[in-house]
Amino acid sequence: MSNHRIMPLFFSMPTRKIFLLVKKVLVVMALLLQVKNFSQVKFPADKNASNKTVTLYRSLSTLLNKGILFGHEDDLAYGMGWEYENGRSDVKTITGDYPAVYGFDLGHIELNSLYNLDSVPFERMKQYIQTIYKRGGIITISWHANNPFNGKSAWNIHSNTVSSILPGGNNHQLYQQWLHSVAVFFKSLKTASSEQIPILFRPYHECTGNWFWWGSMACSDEEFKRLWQFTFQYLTNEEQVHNLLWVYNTADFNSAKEFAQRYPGNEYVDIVSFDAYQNGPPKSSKKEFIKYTKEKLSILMNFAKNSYKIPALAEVGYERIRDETWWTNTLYETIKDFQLSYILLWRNGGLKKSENTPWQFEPSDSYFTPTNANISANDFKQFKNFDKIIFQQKLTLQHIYQ
Ligand code: BMA
Repeated sequence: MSNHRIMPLFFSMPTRKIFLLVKKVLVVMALLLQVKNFSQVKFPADKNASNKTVTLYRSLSTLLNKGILFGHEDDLAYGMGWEYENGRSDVKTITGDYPAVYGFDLGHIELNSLYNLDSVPFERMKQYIQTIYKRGGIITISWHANNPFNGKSAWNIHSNTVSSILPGGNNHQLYQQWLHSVAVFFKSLKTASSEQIPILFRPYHECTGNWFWWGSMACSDEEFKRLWQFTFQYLTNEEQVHNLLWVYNTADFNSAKEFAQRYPGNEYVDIVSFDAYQNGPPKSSKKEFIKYTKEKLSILMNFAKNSYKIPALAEVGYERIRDETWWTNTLYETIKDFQLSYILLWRNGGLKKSENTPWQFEPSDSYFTPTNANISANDFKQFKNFDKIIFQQKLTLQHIYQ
């Protein structure tokens, strides 16, 4: 149809019809825009992410409308007074169910060690990861890498470290070797049908804190961003690791600006998160923890919404849980109004060498989920039963990898 015929038709329309036509056009435009946002939300930062990884990413987005996943570090490997017992989990002992998210750490894989920094054999870790995948659970991995500048621990701070491993630095080649070891591990995580198992990778965590060699005391914001970008590019392009969703993670922050200070950019991140711990005597520290964590969660939610990322509380806890109703009155109270993907409690210290008799082991006194001896055990069961809280059984029903 030529313009000559449309224009007179348009002018001959009654105002109401014109209004409806304009409205229709606007609705279609809004829908198109939404589709654009939708596609931004639904595809991970790694443009060559494997099908299973994309599927997990989409499932995580959908799950935001269903509830908050509960996670625990090293849950299957050890707990209070035990280690490496098939099927055992401190979370399951108390609540009857496994967590939905399982954390592990790659620290010391860079040394080609057989065990991670907390003595978990990497071969066992692989088996746990396969078991978790089979039951429809989610795996997240952090990396307490040693300081590549001097071989000391992740907590050793040296202002030359990051610059020395970036391109052009003296330790750049060494860093590439380290990333190769990381890549070999990720690529070896296979399903029964030989597909790679998707992992939420949280390297260089708590990046606004001042205690790691990649932290605020040791390198500038720009150096940190370059470290992240290089790591992302090297693992995806050089090593062809395509089973990762990338988790940006800070420690404390006081403003949106501080949260974003070390953010490497939307093209390098899938999940945005921070860590928050309650410290101090139960009564006095409770109010503060709730108030400040809620404030930070609001900032996180805004950031996630504006950048189309998935928000999570990647570590949370109150060591030794010295409060009978911590789970329902503090933790749940803090998170319940936020559309968070997951929360993860840190490890239950397992066994440690006895101080007086170092050839014997005794239960560690550091733990973040209760045993029956802890005063919050009953409350933990209550917490598990909230509609909004998702442990393994509920998650399995969601078929997140299909
Ligand atoms: C820290 C502590 C350490 C541990 C490290 C890595 O928070 O629990 O004992 O080695 O995490 O898991």
